[in-house]
Amino acid sequence: MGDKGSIWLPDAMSTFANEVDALFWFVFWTSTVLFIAVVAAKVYFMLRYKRTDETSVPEPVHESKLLEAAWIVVPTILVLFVFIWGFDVYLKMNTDPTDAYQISVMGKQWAWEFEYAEGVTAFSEMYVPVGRPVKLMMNSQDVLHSFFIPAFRVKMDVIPNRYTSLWFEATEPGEYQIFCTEYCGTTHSGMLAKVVAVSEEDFAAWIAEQSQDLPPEQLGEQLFAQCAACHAVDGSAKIGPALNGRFGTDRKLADGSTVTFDENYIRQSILDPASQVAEGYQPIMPAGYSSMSAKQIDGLVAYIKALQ
Ligand code: HEC
Ligand SMILES: [Cu+2]
Repeated sequence: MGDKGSIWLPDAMSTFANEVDALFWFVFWTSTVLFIAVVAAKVYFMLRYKRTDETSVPEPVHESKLLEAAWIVVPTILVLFVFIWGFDVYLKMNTDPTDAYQISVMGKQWAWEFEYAEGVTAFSEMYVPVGRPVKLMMNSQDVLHSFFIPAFRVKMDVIPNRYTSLWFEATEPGEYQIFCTEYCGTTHSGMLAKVVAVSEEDFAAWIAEQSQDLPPEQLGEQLFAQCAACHAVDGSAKIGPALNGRFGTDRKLADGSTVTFDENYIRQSILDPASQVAEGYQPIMPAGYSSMSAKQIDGLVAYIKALQ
């Protein structure tokens, strides 16, 4: 029941994680006690009232008003108790503090994108300040996803064409796993990211560092986190071809023609993937990257070009 992880539950690292756990344990233990009591009574009655003689007829049973009242009143109180307790925790989790720091989250096949008010965009790592409420405004670019941080006990569906939100306050610095927890296609299980909870000062420093203009190759490397579910950079084919060691080589296309894997091919592949489909692959690269800025495309081209 402590705030450290156990075989049952992961570490409890947000302000309301312990309340969620307390409610969970209460329901768990009352259910366990009731289950044992019911089974024990059943076994006892089976043995106690076992028919021993073929001709015996049981005595007629007379109701006990007190017993009946008890099994109506006690469970009702128990259930209402759990309801009121649960509703209280639910309200807390669903009423975001007005001073919460807001981060926009975009779910896409198969990556999480985090956008900060300061104009910073991040993939695969979501930096948050410890001890300050953080609100996530979430949206999906394609299909249904669900955003889950077990250590914070928060989970919310992420839906196209509509915002959903959740909030939390991290209690201690650390790295906590983010999962997509709604099946969203082939690489659903690879749709991972980390929460990196840091002190206010470290958070401000991180924002400042990210806001600086990165050299193109570094910017490209950062952006590439959203491509990594489909493209390896170690030569192995995933959903899409590996992108390392390709620059300057010939690329056979599905329509039988051959093009050179150069800057323009990379650019075209990102902006309009269906226009030139690599041989042996399905044309399933998302079209959504056409909204990338010229600078971002430059960065990705520089990064892919440099991949050995
Ligand atoms: C959902 C999976 C998926 C994601 C995400 C994805 N791609 Fe692709 N990509 C593919 C597939 C499949 C192909 C091969 C078919 C085609 O050419 O359209 C491909 C082809 C390419 C090619 C041509 C490669 C070659 O060998 O001909 C490039 C370059 C490329 N993608 C870059 C990117 C970049 C950069 C991103 C991230 C901004 C990205 N892709 C995100 C699936 C994906
Ligand atoms: Cu998903």
